[in-house]
Amino acid sequence: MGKDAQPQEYNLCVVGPDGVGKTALPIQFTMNIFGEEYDPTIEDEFSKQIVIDDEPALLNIWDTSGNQEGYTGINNMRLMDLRKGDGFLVYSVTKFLDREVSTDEGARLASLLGCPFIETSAKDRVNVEEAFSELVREIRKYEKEQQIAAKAAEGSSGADNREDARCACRVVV
Ligand SMILES: Nc1nc2c(ncn2[C@@H]2O[C@H](COP(=O)(O)OP(=O)(O)O)[C@@H](O)[C@H]2O)c(=O)[nH]1
Ligand SMILES: [Mg+2]
Repeated sequence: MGKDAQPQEYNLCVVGPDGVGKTALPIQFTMNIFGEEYDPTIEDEFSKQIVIDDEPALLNIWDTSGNQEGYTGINNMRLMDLRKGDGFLVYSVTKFLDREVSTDEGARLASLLGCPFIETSAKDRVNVEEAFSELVREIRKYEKEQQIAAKAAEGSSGADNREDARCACRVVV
């Protein structure tokens, strides 16, 4: 990819219960700061451009809040907006000083859901870049699968079913 290539844009969304660190993570990621230095009520959308696996990516991160509806941190008004997101980052780990979810439990759930599991610390800037990069990798993987499926569908519906189209069709089956 050339130097002047436009970065692919990804709309990410941070969701989870109140007080788990949803706001701290994108702030650490985009501004390299943690804690009182930033007033989280100022904005709920952050952007950062990074290179992931040699491909430039522009990440638009939407930090959800407003928990009148309880657990998810998303009220009904915003559910529609949420659908615009390409990827979702959902997490929660500790409460006060007690660890409530073990690493094993987290990893097991992630494996059950078929998604990557990454423990982060916005405070110590541990695995912050990695969490966002991994999310973008997941989206890229998904998009690639979609493209293959679309190609296969095209091939199977066309009247002139050439060799390569039939081959792609078998991938979907
Ligand atoms: N020790 C520690 N505290 C954190 C971390 N991330 C957030 N916090 C603290 O947890 C509290 C809630 O964080 P916040 O980002 O506002 O949570 P939100 O309600 O999910 O957006 C704040 O007091 C943060 O300083 C972290 O990685 N480590
Ligand atoms: Mg918040």
